[in-house]
Amino acid sequence: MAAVTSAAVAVPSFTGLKASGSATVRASVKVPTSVAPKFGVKASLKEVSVAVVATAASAMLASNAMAIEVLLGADDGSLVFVPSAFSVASGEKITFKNNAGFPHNVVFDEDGVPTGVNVATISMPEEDLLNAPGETFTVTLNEKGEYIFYCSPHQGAGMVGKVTVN
Ligand SMILES: [Cu+2]
Repeated sequence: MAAVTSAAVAVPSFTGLKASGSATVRASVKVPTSVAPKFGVKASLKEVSVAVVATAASAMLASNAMAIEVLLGADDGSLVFVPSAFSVASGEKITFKNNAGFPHNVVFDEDGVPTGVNVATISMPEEDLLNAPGETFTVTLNEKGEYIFYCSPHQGAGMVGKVTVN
């Protein structure tokens, strides 16, 4: 009885996620059709719950809960932050990720941060650069207000951004 109940709960959420989640697609491929029915059901339910957890976690990240990702360089190679203006909650994690046109870095403007914030504690050193694709720099800002930041190699080309901490 217990197994039937959990299957009844798990299967609808699997079906619902299938349309959007690539993780679920991979999970269903992994279960060979030749496996004995009983085992196959067990295995796929196990994989489903893993996929549901993974999807829930990435959905939380995507919907901003406690993290935001900013790309360094646009897909077309433009020297910009994507997005270049955004808001976060105090203490929210901001991850800058090398995307295109690197090397890049992330330096906060000492004249463009809330009073009392020491930019050295939140910036990459000017001479440090993210050289490889996918490299990241993560920072959390606690003081509320507006912060201007830039990429030192591309500041002159307009690679400047603004984050508002609420
Ligand atoms: Cu740059």
